[in-house]
Amino acid sequence: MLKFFFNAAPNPMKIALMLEELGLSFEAVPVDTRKGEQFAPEFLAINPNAKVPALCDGETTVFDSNAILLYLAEREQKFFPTVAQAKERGAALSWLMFIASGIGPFSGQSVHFRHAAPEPKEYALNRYDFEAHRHWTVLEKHLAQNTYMLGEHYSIVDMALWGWARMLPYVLGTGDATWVQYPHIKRVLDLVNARPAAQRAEAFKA
Ligand SMILES: N[C@@H](CCC(=O)N[C@@H](CS)C(=O)NCC(=O)O)C(=O)O
Repeated sequence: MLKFFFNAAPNPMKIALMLEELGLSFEAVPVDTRKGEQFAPEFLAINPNAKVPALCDGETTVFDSNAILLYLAEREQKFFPTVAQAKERGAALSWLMFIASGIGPFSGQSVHFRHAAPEPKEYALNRYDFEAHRHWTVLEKHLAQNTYMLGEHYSIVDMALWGWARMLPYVLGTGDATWVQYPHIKRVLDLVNARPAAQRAEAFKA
């Protein structure tokens, strides 16, 4: 039985969506990061970086959300191009890592400096906001030309995007105007939200 360590934040939600898409049964283990449960020795043995999500699959443990998405996609042979599909796989790996290394960290720091950091924070907020917008604009331009991140095929790259896109008005502090600036992100968000698995993932979070 898979064990899924989670809270309700964007990175674990990507995995909740993937597990629902695959229809896999799993044991859900909530980790209350506000109480510091991520620093418990038992959890550090699973993820030495003390973050959720993490996944145990028998003897195998995987941490970092996009690594878990890829692990599950390869385990189930779904939602990701195969090694034989080299061109598609190259694009898929690039966008998956772009979301892991750019969208996630810059969006996360924007949230921190906008909503939590003490003053003075103007320089840091501007810096992370600028980079967050720059990364989201790269995706927006790509999605202006493509139905999904990998063209016509829904994949784990869209699931990785969905985790953060759901929160974009809050991340950027731009409210409803967010979707005027990022209409194609919104279009894909709506496409994913319409999937029963996304609705089950949101219900799971609740
Ligand atoms: N690169 C990691 C980041 C994970 C991460 O930042 N998780 C947050 C929730 S979205 C967390 O565990 N925060 C608790 C903490 O920082 O102590 C991933 O993609 O899984």
